[in-house]
Amino acid sequence: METTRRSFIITAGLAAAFPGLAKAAVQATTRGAQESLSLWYEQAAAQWVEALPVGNGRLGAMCFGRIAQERIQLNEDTLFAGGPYDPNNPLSLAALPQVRALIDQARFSEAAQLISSSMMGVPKTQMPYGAAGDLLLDFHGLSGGTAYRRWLDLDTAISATRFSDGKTQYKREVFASAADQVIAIRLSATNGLLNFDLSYRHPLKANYGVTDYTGAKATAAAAPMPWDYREPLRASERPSSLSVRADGADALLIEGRNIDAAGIPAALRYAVRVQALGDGSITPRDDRIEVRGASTVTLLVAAATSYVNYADVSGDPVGTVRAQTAAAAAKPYARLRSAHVHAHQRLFRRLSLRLGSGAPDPRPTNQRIAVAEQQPDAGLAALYVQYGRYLLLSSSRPGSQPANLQGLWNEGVNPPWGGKYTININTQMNYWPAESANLGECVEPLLRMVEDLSVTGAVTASKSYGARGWMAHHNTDLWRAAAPIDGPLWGMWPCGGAWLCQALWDHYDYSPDSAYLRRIYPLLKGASLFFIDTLVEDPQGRGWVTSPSISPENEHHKGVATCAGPAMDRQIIRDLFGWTLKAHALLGDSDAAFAAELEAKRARLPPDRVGAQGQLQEWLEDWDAGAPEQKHRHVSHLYGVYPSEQINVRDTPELVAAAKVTLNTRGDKSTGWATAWRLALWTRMGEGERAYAILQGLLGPERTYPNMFDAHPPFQIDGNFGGTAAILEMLVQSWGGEIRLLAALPQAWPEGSVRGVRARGGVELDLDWSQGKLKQLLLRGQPGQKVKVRHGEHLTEMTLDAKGRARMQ
Ligand code: FUC
Repeated sequence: METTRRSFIITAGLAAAFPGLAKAAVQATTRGAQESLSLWYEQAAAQWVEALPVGNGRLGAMCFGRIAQERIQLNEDTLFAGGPYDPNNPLSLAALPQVRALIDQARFSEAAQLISSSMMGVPKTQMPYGAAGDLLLDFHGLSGGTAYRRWLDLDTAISATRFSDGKTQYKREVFASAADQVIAIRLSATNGLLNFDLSYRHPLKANYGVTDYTGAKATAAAAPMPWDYREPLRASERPSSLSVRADGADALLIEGRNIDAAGIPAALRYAVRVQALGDGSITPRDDRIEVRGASTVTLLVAAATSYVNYADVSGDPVGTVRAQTAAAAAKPYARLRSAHVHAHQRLFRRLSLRLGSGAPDPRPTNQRIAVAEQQPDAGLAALYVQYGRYLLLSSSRPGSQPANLQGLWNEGVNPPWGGKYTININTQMNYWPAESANLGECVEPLLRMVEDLSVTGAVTASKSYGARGWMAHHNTDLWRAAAPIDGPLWGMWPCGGAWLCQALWDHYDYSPDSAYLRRIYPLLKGASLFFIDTLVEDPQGRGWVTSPSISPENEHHKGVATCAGPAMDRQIIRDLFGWTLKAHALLGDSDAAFAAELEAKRARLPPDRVGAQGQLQEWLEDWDAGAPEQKHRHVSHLYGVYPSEQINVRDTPELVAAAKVTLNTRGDKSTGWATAWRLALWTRMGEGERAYAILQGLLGPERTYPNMFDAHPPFQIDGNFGGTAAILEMLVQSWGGEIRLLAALPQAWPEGSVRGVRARGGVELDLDWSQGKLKQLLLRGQPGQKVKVRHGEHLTEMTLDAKGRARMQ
């Protein structure tokens, strides 16, 4: 660990508040938290969801570890379909008053029809994410091997494969360097030589026949996967726009175009350059590189597109990939590797976690996942957290695009739901662990996306609503489209942008910094202005409501979701106005009229309601019991419980009771992300055993693929991130001005420790527990800072010393 453990003081009164602590405070800090930090396997990946991901935020690869034909599947995070476009429907503004009037008259189906004909974006879908193709390495004379193993070491962010053919030992390692902006592939042979051809394969359409994306019944194991390639792949199939040729004495240059979609023309060019270095002979021949008689070869892979920003596609991908590979080729492999490891560990090593004994598990990762639902495996839960952190670091780094529905990793040009940004839960969930898991930097790409949306979404606000400020509906893409898509049941929801602001606010709240606050304030203010202008009076006098809206994707009557003022909207807007008011005060904004209006509107947002079944009402009307999908995956109205804190066990116990009624009706099993949300909700409400039962379902083979990617199914990365945040939340919670320790610790984890988890107010914690009881706590923060800590019934205020530390034992 790079973190030096510092000295600390004992805060008066704590020993009394936490009986038993002092006795148990042994050498836990020096022993440190341990976990096994590798995913490992005894066979090559037979399908994409067995391959191992590497990524530097922008550039990604899936490593298959195939013996005779290695497959490295590439992604570049701006390689989306289409080009800059304006999706705003010119009929929208004129239709708005009539839509609202129909909703006021409870003529919801007619309102939905009018939305469908006049308000949806043009086109009605957004641009899908793509893939940058495969590197295929065909090895001569290799067909099988012994002593096979492949792994992904989360601590170094290197994926590796080793095997022997009886005489020669082969090793390959792959990493995506944030420091040098290339993927490096190192191949070596001991007691023998490498002979292979390297070629490039264009991504084919991945249409995997999974039609019921939302069905909770389909299992990860059962879903048909036509990406299940066991045969050698042919590099010959390629579109006419693709060129693959030698580029200099030792490199291959691939140039291609993105695809068009839904009538939006393809506007991006992309390039991939592979430079081969090593001993033996390296000869580019037409569309391949031949490597003969080498003992060590390094392949440096760069990829780029002509994307500059959502409105500018004038970049020079060929120039970029030439410069990046040339710069990397000038450095010895050992330096590339150490720069990569350093850039990764600087962030990754900030948090460590041990659940249970921390002893390494002798089974390969896929075997542990296969039985995780039946057999307790505390180490697997800890690995899931570190894998979630690894995935966030690998798919969302300063300068990259935000993590999309698949993070960064995608096989074909037709991913599920377009592999874009669904912002009615999925993108938000991707960032749930960012702050607590000590990876606040990973939010930067999301901040820049919101900055873009504050421009494109201002056009949508003004053209479609006649409103100031900015907004986004339930999806966006590389081009920052903000109009509603898909249909009224999915798209006609005005709070996507407002909810994204939560990640921006949380970043401030976890790491207070006034320069950062000044940067996000215009975004908060703009998001708030949109609602100031568009909230309407509920005709029954219940207050200010959104109209038209939906409670995301849930029908209140058969076939119709259109409504006014669903609970989630009221909760999100209450938070948004609250963050904006806090920022307004902290920054001393002189616009007093704006703050007064926010206060007034916030006070008249209808409060949460408890319905006839004792449930938390999803809508303003008590429709819940009659809604067609009682087990719906979305639990939008529980936003107030988690990720918000409006509904909580301390201040609103009656609403918590109602939330539990709702969750019991919805059931514990759902899609990957929806399972992770249920886990986070029970955790936040302090129900550790229930949370643990749900977690076992999440870790098992129905919701976790062999490579530990989350299964919606199919693969969607949000469950990995939601699960990561929820597991940490079982140990440390930060809400309501307090830090709660072990608030949902299950009996299955009597021992453990965590180092480097973060809490609101810029506090960092180390924590040890044993026999289910807190043993030791260390806090780091600002000198003199006061921190309220709750453990069980005890609430204590700790004051950090002159070095900004405090200890409890
Ligand atoms: C929302 C969810 C689906 C899926 C999609 C990407 O529409 O309802 O389950 O996760 O986003």
